[in-house]
Amino acid sequence: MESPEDTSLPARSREVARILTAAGVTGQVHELTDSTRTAAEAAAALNCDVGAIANSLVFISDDEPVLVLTSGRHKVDTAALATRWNRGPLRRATPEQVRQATGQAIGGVAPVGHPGVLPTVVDAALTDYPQLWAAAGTPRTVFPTTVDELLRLTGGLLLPVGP
Ligand code: 5CA
Repeated sequence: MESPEDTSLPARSREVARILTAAGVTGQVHELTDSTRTAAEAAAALNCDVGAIANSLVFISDDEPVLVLTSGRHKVDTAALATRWNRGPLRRATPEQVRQATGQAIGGVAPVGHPGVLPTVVDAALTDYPQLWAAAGTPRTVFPTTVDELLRLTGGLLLPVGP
């Protein structure tokens, strides 16, 4: 367990931990020795169902970055989601666009800790799992969370995103 002040955490994860604590989230940021860069790696490292990993995926839609917190068990059906969300087409962000929108690198993008507010959808499939894990700013840090917390932290909209 790490506390938000723990200087052993990478700076980007300390910022995420600070935001979580300020929002009253009790789950702590964990730094693992194994990579948690992908949902499969995170699920293996945490010994949990891959569906309980909440991937923070950045897309560009209507010329702005948006965030789709997606269960690791499936891909985003971008066409269906754009319609449901009442937005223009969703294109996957480039690594540079991800960095610019989040201040974080691919494989470590967290639901929070970004330089600006990103319009956000939370995958309804995540409601199948009482405990979720999300990245905390780097490819080795994660924190435990729930759908309700993710909705509250991001001001997001709960929608089906899968096929
Ligand atoms: N740390 C885990 C969750 S605990 C994580 O970040 N998973 S992830 O799925 O959100 O991060 C990997 C994702 O980064 C992939 O699903 C993919 O959507 C995205 N990604 C990987 N490579 C690229 C790339 N070259 N350009 C844009 N996105 C990419």
